[in-house]
Amino acid sequence: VCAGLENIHQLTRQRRYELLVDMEDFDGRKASARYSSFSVDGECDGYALHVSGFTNGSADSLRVHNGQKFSTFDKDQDSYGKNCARQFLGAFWYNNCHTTNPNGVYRWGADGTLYAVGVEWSTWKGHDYSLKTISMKI
Ligand SMILES: [Ca+2]
Repeated sequence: VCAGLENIHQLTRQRRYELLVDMEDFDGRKASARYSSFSVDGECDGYALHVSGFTNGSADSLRVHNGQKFSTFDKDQDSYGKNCARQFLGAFWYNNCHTTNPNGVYRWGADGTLYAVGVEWSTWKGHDYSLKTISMKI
């Protein structure tokens, strides 16, 4: 039932959305990334992410997450042998595991105590810098 309804949902989903990611570090610097196409599959497909058409901004940290299902600490749908959500203390469309971790630990800027657990956009600030803000708007 779920798969059938989901197929109908996908067939009837006509509208295209853009995605804009805005972020800021603790020195007041801002960065952004824009994608011309963004969609998320339904529950039966693990809420898989489809993001493409990176056009400008602070390097593409979502590329490796494209096509991945959404993983949480209690539902491992990533491409890693262990659970990325448990390893990196977040919830996201993890691959093996991430180049951005928006739901990670808010740890106030540069901090390498635990690898890559912060709120990160690695193509801008690396894996040991936790951003002040990050938002994803469609
Ligand atoms: Ca896994």
